[in-house]
Amino acid sequence: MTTNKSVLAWVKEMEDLMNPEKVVWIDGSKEQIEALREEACKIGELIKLNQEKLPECYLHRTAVNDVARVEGRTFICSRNEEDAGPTNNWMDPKEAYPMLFDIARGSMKGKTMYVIPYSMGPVGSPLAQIGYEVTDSIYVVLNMAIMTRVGTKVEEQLGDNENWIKGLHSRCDIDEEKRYICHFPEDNYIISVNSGYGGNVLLGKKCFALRIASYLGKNDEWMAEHMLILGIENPKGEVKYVTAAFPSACGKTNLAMLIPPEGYRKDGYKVWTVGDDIAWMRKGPDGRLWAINPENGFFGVAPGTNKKSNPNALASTAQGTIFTNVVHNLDDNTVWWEGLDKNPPANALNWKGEKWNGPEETAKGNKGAHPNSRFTAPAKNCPCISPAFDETAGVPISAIIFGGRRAQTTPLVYQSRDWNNGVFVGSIMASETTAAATGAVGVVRRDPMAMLPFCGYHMGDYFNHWFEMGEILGDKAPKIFNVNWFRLDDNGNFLWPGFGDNFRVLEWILGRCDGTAEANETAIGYVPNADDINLEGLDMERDILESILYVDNEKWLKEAEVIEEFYKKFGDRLPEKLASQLNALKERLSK
Ligand code: GTP
Ligand code: SPV
Ligand code: MN
Repeated sequence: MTTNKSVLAWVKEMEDLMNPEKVVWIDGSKEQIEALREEACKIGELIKLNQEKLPECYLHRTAVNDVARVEGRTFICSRNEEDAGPTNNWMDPKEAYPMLFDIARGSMKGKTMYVIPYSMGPVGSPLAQIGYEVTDSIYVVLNMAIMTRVGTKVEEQLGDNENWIKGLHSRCDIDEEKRYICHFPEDNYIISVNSGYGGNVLLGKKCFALRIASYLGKNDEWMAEHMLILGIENPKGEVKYVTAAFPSACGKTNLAMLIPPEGYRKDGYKVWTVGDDIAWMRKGPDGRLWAINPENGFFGVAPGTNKKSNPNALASTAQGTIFTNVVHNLDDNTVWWEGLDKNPPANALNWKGEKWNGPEETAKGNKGAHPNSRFTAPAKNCPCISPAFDETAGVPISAIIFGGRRAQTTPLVYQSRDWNNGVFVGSIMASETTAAATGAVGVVRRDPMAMLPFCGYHMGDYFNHWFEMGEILGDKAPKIFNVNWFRLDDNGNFLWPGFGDNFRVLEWILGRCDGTAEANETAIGYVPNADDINLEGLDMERDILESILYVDNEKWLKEAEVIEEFYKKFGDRLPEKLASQLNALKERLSK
């Protein structure tokens, strides 16, 4: 346990507020984790799975009303309303603190309060940050122990420093009406009540590593982004790193763990995973942009993950993994989800814990796993985890890729004209919504830089910060691209094979970075000609590729109108540079 006075004082405050029966400090030792797993099984929070097939793996079910992030109940509590901006819910801290403390008051009576010291980023990295989360949930403790670096080594690193992030989590009654996920960026404080679902309660993840960290980064010349980080090794053994921002459930984990097509593998190409969800980036001593993954595990979408689509993700879940809201196969005490294989178990329980006969229910169209069911897997399990994963300096970034789910309009890939145009490209991102957040699925919404639900301050200022970073990085700035793996034909089928074949697009992107790949200049940016994408070994007709590379100026003019409408939201905090980028685009489109 620490002797840090600021930590001890706050933990005492939390104890006095929530009145737990006892307080347990997490030291991160194997013994403590094992004891907590046993305790969680005893009280029914976890189910121990078949330890021969899935060693150290467990199953958890959340309450049925608590299965995804709740954006409508997520607040940025800055002192001035204006600083939260038009895309965030805002609450006055003067009202929020007392209200939240009232909800939390006495909520841990008869329970244990766990105190988790954790580091986002490799312990001791100049890009890392430390937080404390108090929680009444063993599930949260065990997930945090996978997703972040926890325990004594973190406390030693912090020492007497007062610079750390406070996180209060209490499940209270899992009451939807009193569920709040509140962020106080000016106070380094996060409060989450009445939820037990990952994205709402693993406070190191979206709450700290994106909402609070984006605010810290704005004030200190760094960036916290909703981005995967991957390394691409060529046959000469040289590795180049890229980051990619896609909205929730739009393919970050899949791209981060991609396996190149056979021909490339034979030639000696490899992909290395550094991160699958969040990147923290800062200018390095060499002037380039360097990135770390602040996380230590993967909180991945289970449905659709299988031996073919993402063998590396599947392998990551083979040990020490917590599965949430998937199917429980009672025959061999393992787990199943839609898209794992074609054999749903007959003797099973669905994600709600109800009797579920897989073949019969599947025939009726009844799913067994929740569409946002997840696995929490240690990063070190991943067969392609990057040797640079624990590197305190991070990795240098050559390209930044934006992308989303767009059935139409947006081509497979294009390159922005320069950094500022790239910021524009990120700002106009849009995507069809998914099950990762509560609400309607499949509706196109604007999601700039995939940060709409995660930016901890005014998004107009956030765009400005991107422009500032461009000035700081100058000609060493990464090149910026946009991709869309999700174009559909008239029958709703994907036109691009995606997954491993996305490597073909990555190859073009890296080719553009080192000046070896050709492109065609269009109104929206540089687009490859069909010949510039290698289709070898792929059964794809050239005219289909041409159709998803085609830039339809008519459609884009309509898109520009929607963007103009969207931009109005930001009022006079919309950077002038974005308004002029939009005008320049419209001019190019009308030519
Ligand atoms: P979060 O963890 O919510 O941030 O999600 P994510 O961005 O990591 O998404 P993930 O990789 O888990 O993919 C989500 C869904 O997109 C899965 O159902 C995948 O099968 C699907 N998907 C991923 N990549 C591709 C692709 O290249 N093409 C197609 N058609 N689908 C894809
Ligand atoms: C996302 O929704 O972008 C996720 C899952 O990565 S959650 O942790 O719930 O935010
Ligand atoms: Mn995510």
